[in-house]
Amino acid sequence: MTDHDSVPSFAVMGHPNEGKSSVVSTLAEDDSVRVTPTPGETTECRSFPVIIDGREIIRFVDTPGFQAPKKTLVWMKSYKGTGDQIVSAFCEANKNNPIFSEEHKLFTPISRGAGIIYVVDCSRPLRRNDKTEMEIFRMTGLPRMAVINCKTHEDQYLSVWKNELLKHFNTIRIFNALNASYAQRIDLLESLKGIDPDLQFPLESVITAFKKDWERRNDESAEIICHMLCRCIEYRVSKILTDSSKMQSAEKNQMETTYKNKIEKIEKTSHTQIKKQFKHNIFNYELPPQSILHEDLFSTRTWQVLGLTPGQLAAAGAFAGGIMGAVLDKAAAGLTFGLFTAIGGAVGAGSAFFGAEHMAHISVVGQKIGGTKLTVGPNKNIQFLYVLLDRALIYYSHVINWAHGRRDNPDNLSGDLKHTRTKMGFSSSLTTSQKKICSVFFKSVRSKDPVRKEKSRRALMNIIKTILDDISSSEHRHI
Ligand SMILES: Nc1nc2c(ncn2[C@@H]2O[C@H](COP(=O)(O)OP(=O)(O)OP(=O)(O)O)[C@@H](O)[C@H]2O)c(=O)[nH]1
Ligand SMILES: [Mg+2]
Repeated sequence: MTDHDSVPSFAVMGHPNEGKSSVVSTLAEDDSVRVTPTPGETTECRSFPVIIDGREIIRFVDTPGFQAPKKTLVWMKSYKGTGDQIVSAFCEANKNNPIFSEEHKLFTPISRGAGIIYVVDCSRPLRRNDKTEMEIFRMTGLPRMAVINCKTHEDQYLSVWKNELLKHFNTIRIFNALNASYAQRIDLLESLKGIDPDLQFPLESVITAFKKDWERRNDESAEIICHMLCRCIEYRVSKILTDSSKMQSAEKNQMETTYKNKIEKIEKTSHTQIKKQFKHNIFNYELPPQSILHEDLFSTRTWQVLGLTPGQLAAAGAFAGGIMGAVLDKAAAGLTFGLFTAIGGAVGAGSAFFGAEHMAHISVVGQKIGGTKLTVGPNKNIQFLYVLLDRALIYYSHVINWAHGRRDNPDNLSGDLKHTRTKMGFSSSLTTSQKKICSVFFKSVRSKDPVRKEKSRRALMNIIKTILDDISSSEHRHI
């Protein structure tokens, strides 16, 4: 059903505290909707439009819960006018009636043409008031769908609820406002088409717009991830040592810390940009308590669980050319023993710091007048690419599955990661040709040839995009 201005509109209605506002928040991807444990939180109807490309394509109206359902039903049963006018007649007759102040508000959107989404928590017993509310909806004769939003895993009441709902609604969907994925939201829209033939066409366009917008977000996210990878792989930090023999360990540590902080900052920025793509603006997105992303990027644990296995790395030729170690530039030849030791120390510290992966590339790139230039990075271990990629993909998978109606931490969706040594990221499932593209990208990022660089970047982008599309359409929640 469409409102006066042809934008499909749905009023989300029901008993107080059943999760109506949470459903609106998730469907409209709007975390500004007020959701609280206090019954009667929503006191006014409020429209939440979904805007794509600057155009409102659908709107969901949050409504207060019923306050006087029994009396409303009595009024409706005594109504003598034409059936299809019953809601407008109720609104007209009761606009100043304090008994029906809430009902007047919540009927107003449907009197203007909005379809009905009736939200019920079927994890609790069915009560007489629920039957009354359902009867009211049946009497409106308006297009309606019941949405079962179970607050707990209790399912002993479900069949009783379903039997009752089926008497009053022709479409019933299970939709959890706190866990619904993108695919489930699209499914819900698909089934809304069934509640009114007039909705078929407009909702078809809404679904197409949703899918196109999601594709755009995935394209954008692939760009963000690729850009982050390029910056991290290229990054190096240099320092001129005026008197190399006196290089203090504090200075060495500081260079490593600078390197590490910068990489972490680049990564964090990219995650924030991904989060924005998916309209998480107000609440700080919380990772599931056992996510591997709680581990530091450079922790041993991260490197154990993410990236490729040693076998896969060897097969991908990652060890060729001794790139796993710290490499002293040729310019280091002739350095004093003192500096050499200092570099050795820095490399040692780097090894521990990088989870014993020996991935820091520390080089002396020249002895300038008045000092020697010591450089940390760029990281030449390809595992760095895979670990960063895995972390970005895992982050993406959490963000897209973080329903906007959720106000707390997600459930523990993963198993116990403490002891696993198995690779659990996405990269360990890449095909041989995809890994080859990653290798080419890894080498080309630092290449001076912009054409080669861009070509390999595009190829990697396509891989990332394919993975993002797969994650979007899968129900699987990642670590
Ligand atoms: N565990 C769980 N809690 C839920 C679910 N849906 C909503 N809640 C919680 O239930 C409480 C009420 O949710 P709201 O969305 O505000 O409910 P409402 O129907 O809009 O409530 P009123 O506006 O007061 O009528 C909030 O604390 C929600 O976080 C659910 O599926 N599972
Ligand atoms: Mg509410």
